Amino acid sequence: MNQTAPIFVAGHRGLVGSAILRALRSEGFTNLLLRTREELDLTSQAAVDDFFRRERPQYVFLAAARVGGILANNNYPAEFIHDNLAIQLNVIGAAHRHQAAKLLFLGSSCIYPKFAPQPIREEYLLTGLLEPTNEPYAIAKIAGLKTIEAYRRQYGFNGICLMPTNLYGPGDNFDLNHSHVLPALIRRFHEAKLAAAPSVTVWGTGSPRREFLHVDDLAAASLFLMRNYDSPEIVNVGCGQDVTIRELAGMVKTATGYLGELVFDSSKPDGTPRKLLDVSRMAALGWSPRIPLTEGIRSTYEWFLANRA
Ligand code: GFB
Repeated sequence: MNQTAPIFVAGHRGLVGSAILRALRSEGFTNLLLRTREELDLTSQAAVDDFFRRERPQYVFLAAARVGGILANNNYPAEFIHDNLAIQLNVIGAAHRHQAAKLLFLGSSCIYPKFAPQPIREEYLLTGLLEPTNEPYAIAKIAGLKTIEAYRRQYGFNGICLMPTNLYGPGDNFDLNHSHVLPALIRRFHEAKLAAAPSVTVWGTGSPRREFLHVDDLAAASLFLMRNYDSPEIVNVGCGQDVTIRELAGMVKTATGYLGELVFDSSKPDGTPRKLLDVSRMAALGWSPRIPLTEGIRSTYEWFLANRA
């Protein structure tokens, strides 16, 4: 990637897009094409096509998506499938029509079967049933991978696909109901500390295992693949280690300095029992993450205190 090449970061105000933008800026890329949702509706094919015709981005980071935690996925299945399909089709189609040199698509670890063997290798895709709480989102993301695969096969389109594990970090959504577990727990423990509440409620049984990657590591992986990878195979990006939700809650409790008890609400869904990615393909390419989970939780809590608390 040339430092002055026009680069479109779709979704640059989201958790992932804003991290990719920080990484690009810190590495001296100067020609960054950015549009807010108000300026460019990515679910509108005409608007997206018009944008690509005028701006001719050479590199595209497709980090725009409708995302949310287990409850948001469960409550808004129509928006999760519709908006993600629309965004993907519009951006991938326009990138092809207007001859972008390369596009990086962000998938998700929930594309893999609910009961996939662990750790999950890339080739387990489409070998079993999906986790029902996020099936519409996962189907949309699988359609995205397959759209890129089809454009590559038919037109030689250079699209690459990265499957991130559960992400967290600065700029996350800290909504108590619709966010992912890590930001929700940061906020809940913080507010419980301020209120000197005797206990904090954690959804589910606490036994599901999840792998967490700091979004700045994901951004570094995205730039690494944009520079060094041109193959059709999807690539998992994670840290290769997971924790139970109970262990995670303990870590957030320590980071926030909360002193009360944990209570588990098993009326809330657990979701998939485990989704630990096999990251050997990425390791063989020469990339590994840098930010340990304890350090990442600490710095994300600091960001929360400075920006959202
Ligand atoms: O992060 P999360 O919503 O997403 O939930 P998934 C992870 C686990 O944390 C589940 C538990 O077992 C939740 O029950 N949990 C405990 C909580 N307390 C909380 C809380 O306060 N908020 C939330 N949200 N969870 C998502 C998918 O699955 O993962 C998306 O729905 C996406 O499609 C994303 O793929 C990465 O890991 O279960």
